[in-house]
Amino acid sequence: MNWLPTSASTFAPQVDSILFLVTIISVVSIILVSFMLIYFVFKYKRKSVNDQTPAITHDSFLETLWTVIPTILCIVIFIYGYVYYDRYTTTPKDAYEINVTARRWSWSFAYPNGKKTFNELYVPINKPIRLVMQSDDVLHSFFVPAFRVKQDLIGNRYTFINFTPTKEGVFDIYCTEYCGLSHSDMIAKVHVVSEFEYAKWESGEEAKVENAYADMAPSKVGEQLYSSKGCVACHSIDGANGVGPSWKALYGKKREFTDGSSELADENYIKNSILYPVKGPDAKLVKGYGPVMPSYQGLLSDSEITAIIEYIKTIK
Ligand code: HEC
Ligand SMILES: [Cu+2]
Repeated sequence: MNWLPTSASTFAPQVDSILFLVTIISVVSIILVSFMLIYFVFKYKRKSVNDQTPAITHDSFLETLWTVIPTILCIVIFIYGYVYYDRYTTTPKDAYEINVTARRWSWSFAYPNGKKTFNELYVPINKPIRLVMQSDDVLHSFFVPAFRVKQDLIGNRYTFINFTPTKEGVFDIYCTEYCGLSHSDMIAKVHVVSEFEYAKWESGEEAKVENAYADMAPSKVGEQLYSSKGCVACHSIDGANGVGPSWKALYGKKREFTDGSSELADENYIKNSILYPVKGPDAKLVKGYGPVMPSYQGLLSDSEITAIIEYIKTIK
């Protein structure tokens, strides 16, 4: 039986072993204490009104025992924890650095060669990775259960995570700091791939990803991007108002802006809304909404934007 998530980094077995140790100590202690408690209740039950409690002041042997054993256990746990924490917070040599930016309610990743991804982190297997993380707005927390790593992201300050993935596959990334309305949509994936595949991906020949879409209708691709790129956090497709306007029947509709002007929602309008969501006091904001939509410049390719537009057209 598997009690814990997949173990996919060098830390995972270490964290699991100390968790196991602490669990065993706790379980043994609770059984011991509970058993003694029940046993003594019966053994020392007052049997007649004349029974007198013996005036025992202390027992040096017992007292030493129950002081020394727990102290040793605590020291062992501390040393284990300290050694692992030290490894966890030490920057590995030749670490591959990836910049992580969290914002309500998505993750973006920037790689050393200028590549950027959105809600999808790509890392090579068996290579020390260092994430340099920051938040654009409120507190977030980066958590990959399979790697057993978690760290808060804080505005105006960098925080870090180091890990070495040991298993190929796709694992979940969660935000574990409540960060507002769509916090629960702030999920992403980390793809651990072989060094060869990584080099291919890095050099832009990510044939796999593009091919997955090769014989899919653009509107279907758009539908997938709607959730994988995090639009779902702010835009509904059923007409419900969220942080952003619903996409229901958006295409061809007259949009009214806070500055009193208006525009027809055609292909160009939608593309511009995705690439240049305007900010500032004189911004052309859709009436009733705030300037919170992040720009997807560099994060969505032209063909992806086209796919999203095609998808929006299908939401009647
Ligand atoms: C953090 C919330 C948020 C996320 C995430 C977000 N948007 Fe938006 N979006 C908004 C808000 C708020 C508006 C309305 C204000 C404005 O005009 O910028 C908006 C407006 C739009 C519009 C114009 C809609 C209209 O009714 O006129 C389009 C198109 C759009 N977003 C597309 C996208 C796409 C595509 C994604 C995902 C790749 C996305 N948005 C992700 C908040 C968000
Ligand atoms: Cu968050």
